[in-house]
Amino acid sequence: MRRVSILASSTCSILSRSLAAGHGAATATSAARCRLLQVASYGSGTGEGFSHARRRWFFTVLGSLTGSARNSSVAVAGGVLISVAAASTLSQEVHAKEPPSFELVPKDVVLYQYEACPFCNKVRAFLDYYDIPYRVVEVNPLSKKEIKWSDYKKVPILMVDGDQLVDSSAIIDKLDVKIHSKEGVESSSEDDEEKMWRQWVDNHLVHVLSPNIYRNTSEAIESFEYITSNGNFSFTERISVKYAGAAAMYFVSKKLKKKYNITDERAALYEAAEAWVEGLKGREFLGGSKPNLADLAVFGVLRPIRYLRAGKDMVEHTRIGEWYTRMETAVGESARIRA
Ligand SMILES: N[C@@H](CCC(=O)N[C@@H](CS)C(=O)NCC(=O)O)C(=O)O
Repeated sequence: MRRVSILASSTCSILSRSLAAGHGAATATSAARCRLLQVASYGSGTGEGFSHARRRWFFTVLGSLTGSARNSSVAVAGGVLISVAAASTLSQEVHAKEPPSFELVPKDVVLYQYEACPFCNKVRAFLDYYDIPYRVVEVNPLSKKEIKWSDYKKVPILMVDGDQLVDSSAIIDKLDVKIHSKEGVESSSEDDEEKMWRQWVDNHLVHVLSPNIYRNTSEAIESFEYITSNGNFSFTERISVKYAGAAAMYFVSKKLKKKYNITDERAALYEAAEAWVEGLKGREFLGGSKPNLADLAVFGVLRPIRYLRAGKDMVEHTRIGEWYTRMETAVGESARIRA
């Protein structure tokens, strides 16, 4: 199954008002109602298992211990013999992803998230690409009890070796510095183009998503199917939220269209996808032969919708599919640790 999720924070407040007007579950608090905006769809969740992430990490470390995995035909460690073929596959993965040095990788990473939140998905794309093992705490959007301890009331929140990081772009900036620099040395490698596209994701792309995934009743229900089956809801919440949320978001998406001057939501989505492809200027990735932070941001927010109706239409009607497939391959399997 493919996992899909979407949520625009601005949409949250509108949804709150909409539900307060009588569409929502009676017990939902205002903040909780924001969460109903989440939309996501799961795709095949294979490969997100603890064992796989750990195994890849082991291989990565092994590669660095043996100097260059690319040149190693055979490596032996801990009584494990790796064949020439396996080492070759491993070296490609390691070199394609440029994993950070082992000593720079945080040891204990916990993501407080909504599975369907695009900002959370941006952070996950970064962690997955760099093979940084992380645990997930799914926050209940109604009670938010899992983040009661924090003054920050949104997600994502990322705990990195005991430090709290908030705001998706700031989280990614800080992690990027941490895993690519020695202590105290700031990374200044981000160019204007990369910065511009990352801002485009936060200021434009995310706003196009909600009107598309809640475009009509069947798409709104499709989205809430995912949210309610994968989010952290109690049984009763699940029942009450599914159809109320879908109905509310259908109307909210119409308001969002107005707010962001969108007349045809699909056209806006296709236009955004084409703008991104144009921006690539024929390169494999915006980062050239490897994804940069803008590639990861675009991929992160699109991943939740890719296998919803809207995402399928987008791939069918624009040229973004090839880049998206390259990104799926480059990011690879999730580094998420499942208990
Ligand atoms: N600028 C923030 C936006 C985060 C955000 O708006 N998150 C939403 C979920 S997608 C949220 O937590 N809204 C408050 C709520 O659900 O109560 C970021 O990039 O992390």
